[in-house]
This record gives sequence, structure tokens and C-alpha cells, in this order.
Amino acid sequence: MVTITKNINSNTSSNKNTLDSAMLKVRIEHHLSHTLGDIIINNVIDKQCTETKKAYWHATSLALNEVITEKLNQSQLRQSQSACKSVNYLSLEYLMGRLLSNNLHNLDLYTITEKVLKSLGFELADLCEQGADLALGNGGLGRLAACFLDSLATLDYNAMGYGIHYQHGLFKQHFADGHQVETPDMWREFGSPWEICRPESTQLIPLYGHIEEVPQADGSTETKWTAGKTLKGVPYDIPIVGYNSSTVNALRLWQCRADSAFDWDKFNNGDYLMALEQQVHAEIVSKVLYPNDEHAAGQELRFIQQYFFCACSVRDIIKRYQAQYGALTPAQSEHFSSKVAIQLNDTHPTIAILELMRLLLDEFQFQWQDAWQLARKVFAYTNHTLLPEALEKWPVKLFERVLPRHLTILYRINEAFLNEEVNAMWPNNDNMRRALSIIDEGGEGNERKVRMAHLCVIASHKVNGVAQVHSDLVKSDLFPEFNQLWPKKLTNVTNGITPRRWLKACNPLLSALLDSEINADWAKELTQLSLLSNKADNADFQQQFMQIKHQNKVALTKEIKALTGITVSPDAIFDVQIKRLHEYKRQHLNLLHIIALYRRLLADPAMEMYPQVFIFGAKAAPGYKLAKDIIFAINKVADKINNDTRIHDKLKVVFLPNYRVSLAEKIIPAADVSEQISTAGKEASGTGNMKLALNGAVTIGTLDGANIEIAEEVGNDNIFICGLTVDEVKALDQNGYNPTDYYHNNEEIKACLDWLDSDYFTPGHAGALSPIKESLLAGGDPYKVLADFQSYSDAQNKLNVAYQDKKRWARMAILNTALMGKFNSDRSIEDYIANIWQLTPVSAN
Ligand code: 7GP
Repeated sequence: MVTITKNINSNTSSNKNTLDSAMLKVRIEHHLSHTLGDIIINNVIDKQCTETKKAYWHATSLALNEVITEKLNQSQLRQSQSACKSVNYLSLEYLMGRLLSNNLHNLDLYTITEKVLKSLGFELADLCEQGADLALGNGGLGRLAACFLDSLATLDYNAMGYGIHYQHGLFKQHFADGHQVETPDMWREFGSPWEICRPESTQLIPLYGHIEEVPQADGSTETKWTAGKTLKGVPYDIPIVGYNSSTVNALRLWQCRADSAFDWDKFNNGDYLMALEQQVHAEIVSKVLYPNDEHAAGQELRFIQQYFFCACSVRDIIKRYQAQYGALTPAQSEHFSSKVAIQLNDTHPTIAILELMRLLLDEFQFQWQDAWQLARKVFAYTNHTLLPEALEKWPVKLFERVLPRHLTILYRINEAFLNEEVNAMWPNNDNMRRALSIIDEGGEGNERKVRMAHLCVIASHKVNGVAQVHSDLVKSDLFPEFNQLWPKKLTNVTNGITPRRWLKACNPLLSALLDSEINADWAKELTQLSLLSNKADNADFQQQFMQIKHQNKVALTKEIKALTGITVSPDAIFDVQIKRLHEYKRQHLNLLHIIALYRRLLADPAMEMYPQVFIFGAKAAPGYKLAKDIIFAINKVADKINNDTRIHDKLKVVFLPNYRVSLAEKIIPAADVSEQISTAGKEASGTGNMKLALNGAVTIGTLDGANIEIAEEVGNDNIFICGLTVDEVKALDQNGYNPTDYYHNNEEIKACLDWLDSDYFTPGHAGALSPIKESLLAGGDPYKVLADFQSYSDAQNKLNVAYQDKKRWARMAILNTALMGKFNSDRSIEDYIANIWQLTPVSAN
């Protein structure tokens, strides 16, 4: 084994892999027998049984890891020798999905691995299904972080992702009588082949306790913090493999443990549970991902998660700096900020600012100004939402109890900011001071709270939104005063997606067609796909493109059957809405239209309509009642429609359970229509919209988030735009929106909503679906579902007609794929590099 590894090692420093099939086979079999233990019983293995497949999946992953780890080591050495600047991406969420297929594609080892496994009697695609999703995130923000890591490694930048090693990622979802039921995610129940534990980088993290002012020889005082408790952070590194590049970076995830595993005295006295108390309390910190999407959680445990992960990460960043460049002293300030960038993925990692300040002041003897200047050069912050309920505010009292020293630093930052910067711009203006202060002096219950976003804006040198319209709203509506104070600080970086996972790996048929058409590595240079535009009207090409879509739809029909028992025809329009369930994303607008279609079909069974299948995938936060009501309603309406023979299969509704990255990879290649119907101004960007369009789905959507930029790229003829604009939504709010007007003036809306009150969809349980109607009428319809209904329904009609013109539709689908080049996450990363991080790439050749 050692000799084989050496042979391979000498070749892995570049992006060429010379792992041949013979070697790969030897390695897989070696891991099977030596690392995992032989599973062959009496010389017979059952290749169909799940355990066997799991073992081969594991062995294949371990074999691949030998190549990956070697590349990781080489990359780290190269990055250190070149003394290049690095970015440290701090995020509480990483929605990685499965890694085997992606890593194989990125290393260009997919085909040979496929051959080797075939010779062993397995299908690689089948084995890939055995891997658990790494669901360490909720939705868009977490998946964006995963795409960015892929791009950073692909472009050969020195980057480290930091996060939490959650024992349980996002919950698993199934439906019981149409209701969402959550069960714990067990992604590493039997270990994970991808992670490397790094005990040498363990960190000890103090919290709680008290502070005191200690007089100094020069007459001043110094704040001393005596912590009440210590947590231990143990890092696990997950290698991030660049596509066709020489770089493998790491995602470093912190696991929380007690400083000491158990208490011998208590154990000896027979108090077994109490002996473990400390351990249980510590392990809870990294036990589970908070399942809230766009809603601040508010509990002490979440606050400690944030602090724990920030403290571990900031200490690790400093430790890595020191290992490379020596002591960190005030004289090194400039140097430090020329080597280290820290990106805050939303406000969840805000405490990193305070922790860096605390370390510089208390442990590295920096003066205030030196520490503050350094911090302001290092940090930058990305905002991902304008929803007020997602903007984090932590009670001052909680800060005081858990992080008393950090609070004193926060006060000083605030004081200097208000007295110097705010006062210089708006002298003696109490209103401005109140509006911009990091401390909210008290709304409800007069509780003082820390506005985390204000601290981020004040401490960062750049603040970005994630699509042009969102960044404009961040300037005009969220932080207008900050924008006046620092006109250059607020900026835009439009999101992107990695074309490796979201086309090359998930859509092999389309990828092969693109390979044969495009004479460039399109998975890196995605704008090259625009060459396809020339073929958008070519009958042969249209036929090939749509044939692939059809094959992908056939594959999805099988998946739908297996997961739900529902039969759908691959000839119908596959209309897809996949994203977290939230009122602002308006799955209930889609539902209302489905109910209207059903009603129209019942009234006129001969109605002209091309068959359409509405496919949903969505998880609702477990505590979000209305979101769960909407899931229930969709499932109940689906039951009724799918079993109603009167409508002759013209309409089907499918809610696929347990939506996650690996399921998205199956749905997206098969989609004809992409539903992006958020209330204008509410969806910061969206990234599912990009993935679906890249795979040839046509968008029906509002002028919101990145939809606007997608429309600019594909042109208005190749997208179905509907609904109110941002300005119209604002005007409606200002003039007083009254949803009951729409209810009374639109006979169809009224009939559909009233239908929900009956027991038609829930036999014997009248009113079970009424909460949706209530939210839209008595609840004031905060997301303007009724205001947009007619426009959406009209756009759906146009779409249904357009689909029947096969040539027109093929042209639209091809142009969507062709014109998504802008939304490569490599482009987003290059924007961050140019405007915010200023890194230079380091590659082997
Ligand atoms: C999401 C936004 O809702 C979505 O529009 C955007 O594309 C994505 O971030 C990536 O930028 N936000 C979240 O997932 C989220 O949890 C709360 O935001 C902080």
C-alpha cells in the first residue's frame, strides 16, 4: 500500500491525476478488506444488498481520499510558500450535499471509477446514492457557501471555510396524512469518510463568569475577565476539491466537547448521570443545526453556538497566521490585514468581530486604535435578507451574562462610532444616534438589544447584497443612513452557482451534448455556452436537447413513483417549485392557481389545456405553523386532484418528501418550468432560479432578486414575468392594501378560497385548510398573494400555450441554458476578489 501511495503522490501536485484503473481497483479492495473489514461471507457477496453497496461506497470514497488528502497537503504547502492572502469564510451553514460524485467529477476520475466499479459488479451512480447528504444548512445561504467553496478551490484561491460540525444537520421530512413530520438527520451515524479530525488544532473557549477593573501601574485600569466555564472546540476538516485545478482547500468544522469528559468523583459515588453532566452540556452546543430559515432563533443555545464557532475560528485564523509569519504585534497590523480576509456570511458570525478585538486587546496587548483599525480592514459582511424577522438582535442581558467582556468592547465601539463618526456627520442629532446605535434602546418590553447588523456594518470595510435589486434595497431601505455616512461601503455581488454540481455532475446527458457542441471547458467558462444561441432554432439540435429533457423527465417519473406512488406522464409539463417553505416565496400562490385550474377543468372537462404536473419540494421550519399548514394543504389538494378521473390526468400535483441537495439534483434536470414567484422585494436573490434555468427550464417569476438579472440575460421572450414590481408593492403598502377587495371582485379567487373552508379536500374535516384563507383575508395577506393572483394565472396560461408550440419552447429552453454564463459562482467569487478580498491565485503550474 505504501508504495502505491508514493507513486501516486508524486503526480498529484498538479491538476492531472494519473490514478489508473488497476491502482484504483487495488485501493478499493484494500480499503474494503483492511480498513472496513472483509464483508465477504463464505466467498459470496450479495451485490444487491444495501450493506454491500454501502461498504463499496465507503471503500471507493476512502480510495479517492488518498488522492484528495495528498492534494490538500500540496495545496497548503504551496499556499504557505507563496505567502498569499487567504479568505476565511465564516458561516453557520454549509449545505454540501453528497460528495462522492462531485469529487470524482472535479478530479476527472468519474469515468475510470465507473469502469472499475463495473468490473466489480456495481454501478457508480447507484453507489453514489449510498452517501448521506451533508445537510449542514437550511437553504439558500448554506448552499451558496458550498458553491463558493467549490469556486474558490477551482480558481486556486487560498480559502478556508469555518463552521460547526453539527451532529445532526437539517431534519429529515416525511408526510403522515399530509402533515410534515420531522426526524433527526443522522449523517455520520457510522462515521464519514470525508473528514479528518485535527486534534492539534483544538481550541479552549471561555464563557460566562465576571469582569473586574484592575488598576495598572500607570494609573489606568484594565478589564480582566474571569470565565465561569470552558468549552473545547475540536476541528474536523472536509477537503474541498477544485474542478480541474491544483487546489484542494478545507472546510473546518468545530465540534464542541467538555474540557473534561466526566467527573470521576461523581462516577465513583455512583452518580452516573451527574458524572456526565458537563459533557452533555458541552456537546449540546454542536448537537443540532437550528432549522429556522430567515427567522432569528433567539435562544441562549443559539447564541452560544455563534460565539463558540466564532471564537474557535478567530483563534485558529490567528494561530495559522502566527505559524506562518511569527508573532502578532501591533507593528504587524498592516501585514496581518494584507494576509487575512474574514467574510461574515450574514450576521450569524458577528461575534467574530468582538472576539478578534478581545484577543488583540487582552491577549496581544494591542492599543484600542490599532486593534480597531486592523478589525476594520479584515472584516466584510454579506446581507442575505431584508425580512425584519431575520435580522438578529440579541438581548443585552444575555450578552452581559455569557460574554461580559465582549459587551464592554461592544459598548466602546458604539461610543466611539456615535461620538466621532455619527456626530461629525450629524452634529448633536439624537435621532441619528438612536437610529444608528448598535444598541436598540428598547421596543417591546423595553428590553435593550444588540443590533448585530449594525455592528457588522460599522466594523466591515465592505457590505454586500446578493443581487442588484437587493443591494439597492439594502442601500435605500435597510441601511440608508449608513449609506449616507459611507457611500462606498455598500455594494453588490450577484450570487452564482457552481456549474460543476448543478450541470456537469447532475445532468450527464446534457453535459455530454454540451461537450460535443462547445469547444471549451464550459464547466469552468460558463459564458461559452452562449455559443449555443446560434443553434436555438436548429431543428436537429432542438430535437437532441428536448430528447435529453424527456429522458431526464422519464427518470424523474420513476423517482416520483418510488417516493410517492403517484404516476405522472413524462409528456406533461413539469412545473417545479423547490425551495424552503415560506409565505414570501408564495407556494400558496401556486396552490391557489392549481385549485383554480382544477375548478376550471371540473366546470369544463373539455377545456383546452396541455397536461401539467406541479412538483413541489420544501421543508418548513418545525415551528412555523402556517408554512406547515401550506404543506398540508398542498398534499390534500394533490390527493384529491390526482385521484379525480374526471380531469383525465390533465393536472397532477406531487409533493416530494425530504427535499434536499441530492433530490434537487434529480428534479432540476427534468424541469420544464421554474417557479420563482416571491413577492417583489422579498427574495434577496434566489439561486434555484439559476440552477433550473441552466438546465433548460423556463422561469415563470416576479421581478424580484436575481430573476431580474436572469430576464436581462435571456430576454423577455424567454421568461414569463408576472406580478407587482418592487415599487408597486411599496405603493400598495403605502396606500393601504385590502385583500378582501380582490376576494369580492374576483369570482374565481372567492370560489377557491371558500372551497378551502369546506371539507372537499379533507373529507369529514371541514375547515382543516381554512388557516390559509384566514391568512390571506383576516391576516391581511402580507405577501400580496391575492394582488398577484390574476397576473400569475395569466402568465401560466401563456406558458401552457407556449409549451404546445414545440419549436418555440425548445428555443426558449436552449436559450435559457445558453445564457446563464453570468451566474457561474466563479464569476461571483471573482467579484468578491476584485472588490472585497483582493487575493491572488496560487496554482501548481
Ligand atoms: C437566502 C435568500 O433568501 C436567498 O434569496 C439568497 O439567494 C440566498 O440567501 C443566498 O444569498 N437567505 C437565507 O437562506 C437565509 O437564511 C437569513 O437568510 C439570514
